[in-house]
Amino acid sequence: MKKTLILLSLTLISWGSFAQHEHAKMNHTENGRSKMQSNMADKSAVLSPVKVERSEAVTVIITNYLALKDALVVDNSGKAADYGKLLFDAFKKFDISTQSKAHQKELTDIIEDAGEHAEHISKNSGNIEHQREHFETLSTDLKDLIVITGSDRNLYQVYCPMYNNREGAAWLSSSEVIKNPYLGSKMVKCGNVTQEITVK
Ligand SMILES: [Cu+2]
Repeated sequence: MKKTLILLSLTLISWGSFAQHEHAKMNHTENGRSKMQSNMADKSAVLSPVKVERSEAVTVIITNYLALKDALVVDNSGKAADYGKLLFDAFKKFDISTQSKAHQKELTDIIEDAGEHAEHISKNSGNIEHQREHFETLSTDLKDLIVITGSDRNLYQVYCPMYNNREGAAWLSSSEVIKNPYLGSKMVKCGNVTQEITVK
């Protein structure tokens, strides 16, 4: 019993400092849900393909995410903000009640977090580095979302080992051709496909 308590408090202490660190880094995003998930895995590992259901439920979300990604690739902060707004609206309109009951709680969390990131991107025209910080967690959210809801198209998860002082970051693309949204024109070809997401 005592041992359990000590372990528990140790866990709480490390959780606390971790959360604080994340908060400092993201500056003004309280919900670090996906950030923590992505930090636990080896982000550079090549994963076996994942098959998802065919679904139109997230078509508008995926379309605007990809347009946002393309704006970041060409270092266009203003366009990224515009698509961030459209994406924010798409998350708000997403009807969770059409999804299976078992997933609704998790979907609510993902949508809420992703919506915040999209909103920050929409409000930070002119600050592309800050938009890119939010885009990283947004990308993790979108992948988590698609694995549950399904997708209307095949996607690739691409990983850039250079971004953020070699912390690395992933994004989703509809093509295997590497166009890096984190480094933009500085190093547009940096990255490799780490997972294929294929529609059944
Ligand atoms: Cu922000």
